[in-house]
Amino acid sequence: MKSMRDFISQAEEVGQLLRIKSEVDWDLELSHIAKLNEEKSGPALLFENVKDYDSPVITSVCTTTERLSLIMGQPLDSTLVDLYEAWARLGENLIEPKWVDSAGAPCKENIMTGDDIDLFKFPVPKFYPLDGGRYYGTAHFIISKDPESGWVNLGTYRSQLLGKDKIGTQFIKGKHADIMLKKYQAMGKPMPVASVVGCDPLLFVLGAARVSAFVSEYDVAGALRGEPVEVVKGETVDLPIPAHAEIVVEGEVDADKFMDEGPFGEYTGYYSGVGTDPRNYIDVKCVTYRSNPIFWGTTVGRAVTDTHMTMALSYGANLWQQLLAMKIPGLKGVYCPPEGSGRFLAIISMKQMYPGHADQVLTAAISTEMGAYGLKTVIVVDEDIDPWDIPRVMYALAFRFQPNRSQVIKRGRSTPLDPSLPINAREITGRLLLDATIPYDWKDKPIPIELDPGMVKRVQERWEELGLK
Ligand SMILES: Cc1cc2nc3c(=O)[nH]c(=O)nc-3n(C[C@H](O)[C@H](O)[C@H](O)COP(=O)(O)O)c2cc1C
Ligand SMILES: [Mn+2]
Repeated sequence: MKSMRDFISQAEEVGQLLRIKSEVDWDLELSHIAKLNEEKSGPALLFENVKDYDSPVITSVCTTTERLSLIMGQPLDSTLVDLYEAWARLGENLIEPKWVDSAGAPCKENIMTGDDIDLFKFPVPKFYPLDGGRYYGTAHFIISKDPESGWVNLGTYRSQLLGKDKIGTQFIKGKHADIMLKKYQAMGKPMPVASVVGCDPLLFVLGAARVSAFVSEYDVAGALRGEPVEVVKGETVDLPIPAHAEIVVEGEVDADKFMDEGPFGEYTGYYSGVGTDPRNYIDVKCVTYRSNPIFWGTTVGRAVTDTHMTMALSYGANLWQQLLAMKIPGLKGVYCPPEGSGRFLAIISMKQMYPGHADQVLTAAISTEMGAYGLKTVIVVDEDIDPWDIPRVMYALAFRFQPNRSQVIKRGRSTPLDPSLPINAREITGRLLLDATIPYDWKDKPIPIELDPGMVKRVQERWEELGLK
């Protein structure tokens, strides 16, 4: 899978895509159809007739585990936990992108520069009534390069449509584009960037993934695909651009220039601030796009919809990868529920092998790079429970967890988006560690009730005779 068009044909083949031919308004209607469709785990939606526009919009690409499996090239009946395993296994062998010839690259089919640039030519949706405007960049990512090391970063940071050649940015402190922007600022230069909308969906999954600093998301995409991403040079920026991208916005961000941006309904189901804030923006110098470009958007807002599934995949996979790298014995699996956007909650299943083992795993989870930022509740269960099997996790919380013994509260770094904290005090969060295992060091463990195997066999043989189904 190299492009959004490849995804569309493969998704269509397996009945995971619906073309909507009736006219739909980009102003709230399109996003509301997508959101309600996603709440029912519906298909990916290709809106072919968007009011005022000739080109289509796609949404709901990442909403279900089946489609995430398709994107990762894994069996369609994989669970998220299976996808984490595959990610951890494949993700180690980084493959750098491959430069291909610009001439003939699909993303260069049309080029707008200077006064011709007009981002209103694309069917940019408005998502929610209280949003500050239309959001050009939701299922997009911004490419930037570290001026010191040359490390190329792909990061999904929302972009509001602020003018015909201006889109907003919001690089939260410490995010990779923020780190890079501060270096350009110190050099007295604007940061060259490119925003990509519509591409191999795996690239967007990685744009939204918390890949470690100094590692290029391009190389991880290559690792997961088992082949390099094909890239071309930008027209005005010295950055690698996916050759098969639908729409590429090239421009620069000046750390000392601001425009009013926001608010925007976040994946927490709430607005992150109270109104509009001054933020840096991309001053657009060039736009390249495929003919009949496919504009891609993702619905944020209340869980569980498209963004939450995207995050549950990459955040869970990274947590699993980082736990494995700690070489703790006995780890069986981790699950980061989409209900918590893959980042606020984690459940870990393990085989206890020594006293204190469960405590070790709990503190390890919040000490990983992934868990140290935002993860609030970690539950550890014994190996007989699959971490994704929420009814069984509830069972462990009911019958194995003991509040007098097995809970610890720690402190750590919060995300500014966590609505459980006051809007102006979101730097530090509590972290709750719940040990829902049977204590390893108990000599007298509770005796489980087993069925008699011989009797089970006999009863199964009589099942139909007894009139049971
Ligand atoms: C739809 C969507 C919108 C996002 N918007 C932002 C944003 O505006 N600012 C931000 O810092 N992170 C945002 N994120 C989270 C980042 O994509 C994520 O933290 C990622 O790790 C950033 O890339 P980096 O690790 O290379 O900095 C968003 C994620 C998604 C899925
Ligand atoms: Mn990064």
